[in-house]
Amino acid sequence: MLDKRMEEALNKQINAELASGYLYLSMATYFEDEDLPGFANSLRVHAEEELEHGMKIYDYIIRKNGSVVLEGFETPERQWDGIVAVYEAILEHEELVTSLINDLMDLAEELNDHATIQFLLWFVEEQVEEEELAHEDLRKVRMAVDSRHLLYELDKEYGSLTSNEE
Ligand code: OFO
Repeated sequence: MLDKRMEEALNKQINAELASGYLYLSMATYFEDEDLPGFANSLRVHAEEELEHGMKIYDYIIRKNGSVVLEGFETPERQWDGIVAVYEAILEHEELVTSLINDLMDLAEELNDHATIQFLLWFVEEQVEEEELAHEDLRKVRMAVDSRHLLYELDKEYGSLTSNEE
């Protein structure tokens, strides 16, 4: 049995995860226009992973006999001031998601909801990984942005990414 406050907060997190995916998909379309298909691929993969995160929470709510209630989300940004700006936005966004996961954990602790605390631990670790990757990508694009050769190599690297590598 899930406390109503916890159920509501988890539903909001489904929305936040799917909205993250929508934002990353929008970033993919930006890179399609910039003729960087590898970058677009890595953002598509990232968008798919956000859907998986949302579905993990969906499944957990159902297992706890709760109700999933989906919400809409805002139109994502479509233009950025260059490649570095996109990766700065990703890092900023992942830091925001980390704070949302921390808020969920605080609520689960306040409610003494041990099952949800256990469930959320996966997301705590995932956010460490997400921020680490975002830092690494930002470092790479900052180094590559002024060299067509390095940018080409990075686009090739990102073009070969598949799920679980991003
Ligand atoms: Fe779901 O980890 Fe990114 O946002």
